[in-house]
Amino acid sequence: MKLFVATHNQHKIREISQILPEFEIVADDPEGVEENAPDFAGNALIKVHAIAERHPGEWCMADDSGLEVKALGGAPGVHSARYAGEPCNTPANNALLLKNLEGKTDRRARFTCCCALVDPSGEELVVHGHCPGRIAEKASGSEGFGYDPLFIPDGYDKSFADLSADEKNAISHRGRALEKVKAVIGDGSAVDDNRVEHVERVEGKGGSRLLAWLRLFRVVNLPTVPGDVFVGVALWPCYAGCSWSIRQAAAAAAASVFLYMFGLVDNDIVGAKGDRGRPIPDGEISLGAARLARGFCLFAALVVAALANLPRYWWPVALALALSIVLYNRTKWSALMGACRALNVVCGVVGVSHVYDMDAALMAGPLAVVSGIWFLYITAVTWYSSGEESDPAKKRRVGLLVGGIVYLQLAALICLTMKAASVMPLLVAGAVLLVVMRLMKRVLPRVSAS
Ligand code: ITT
Repeated sequence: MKLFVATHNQHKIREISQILPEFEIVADDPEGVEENAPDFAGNALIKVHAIAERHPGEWCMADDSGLEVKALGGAPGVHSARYAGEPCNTPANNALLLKNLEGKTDRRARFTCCCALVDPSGEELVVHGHCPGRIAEKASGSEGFGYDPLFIPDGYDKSFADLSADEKNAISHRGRALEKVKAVIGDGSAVDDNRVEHVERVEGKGGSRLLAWLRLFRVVNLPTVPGDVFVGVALWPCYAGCSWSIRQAAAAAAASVFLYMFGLVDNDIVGAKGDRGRPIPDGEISLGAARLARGFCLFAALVVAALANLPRYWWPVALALALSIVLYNRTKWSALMGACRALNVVCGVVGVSHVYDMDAALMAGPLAVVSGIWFLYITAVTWYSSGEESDPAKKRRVGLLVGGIVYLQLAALICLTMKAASVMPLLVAGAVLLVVMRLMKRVLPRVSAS
């Protein structure tokens, strides 16, 4: 299928052809157009409309891209091509950039690529891709073009110009934007609402910094965590005949939520180089800020546990949970994810244990059954979810199965309430969390993720 691209830049054409091999890329120079919009999207739209008139009924695209340097207030930005003046002169641009950064310790920067599309019916759509990194002290490498020799992407110690074309395209702003373009164009028919909605979700359109943090913490999924802990807490009245402590239960649940948040941020830090459509690789949240947030979440879990004076049994279980989280993020072994959720239940049991002077023998049987079910269910769902990213139907099914953990929690709490009426408040709390989760899914669809 043909894709007409409005550019005179042969480097862009080469990269676009490498990233979208399934399309026949046809360059069309939008000669003479004035790129005078204040942002990338505006300029990309100017360029694409300049050629769309020449190709009615076809897909047309323009890429407007550039480098934004934090210490220079976002410059060169939309003026990247002609930073050192007309006409475009790459060595002069790079020299000026290094000169303007002389003596500056903050060298953070990001590349942005904005692709504007016009579909066969004339509808327009804009998508973005970002690549965060920093500006080197001196140029290095001979691949790529433009500012590539000066730009070191996050997670690397080499410049874009030191990377092979495949390595650059896998993480670059252009690679990320064109991934979305691929999703929009789909089978080549005119843009339909489903595809646009999918891309806008990935894009986080209208997204703010707050939305980026909500996406990082996958807030829609957070209410599923306390339910695990409540099930563990509920085992005490049922099998040891004791009442339970609201304060201890709430503290154990809060500590588990913070550990879960620690794991989510750690997961995105580990995947910072590759995971498309996530706040860190998309440059919405810096690696430094994410590392700080990860440390804060771990610290918060420990502080909550210490303030609530959680029993000594809680600490080794929490340590095992943190280790399972860290190992899962690095190995992606499904069984480790199963272990994390099962350990949450154990956190509930041990979190209230000192109130009753924990009787391990009494609790061993029921705890083994419940945590065993948790382990098997989550391990199976995690194993099944592999490859969901490229299969929207599977992603939906996995989303339902992950949501199913809340129904598992409610079912367990209902059974336990039938055995000991004092568990009722935990059942109510679980039901409230289910409602909260449903509401958040509706109100914040863009931050949900399985
Ligand atoms: P067209 O407008 O004809 O597409 P252009 O080169 O003028 O070509 P832009 O207006 O989008 O394109 O300016 C992009 C500039 O940003 C480009 O000239 C480079 O200096 C820089 N740039 C963009 N993407 C880059 C990349 O992947 N590597 C290095 N520099 C890049």
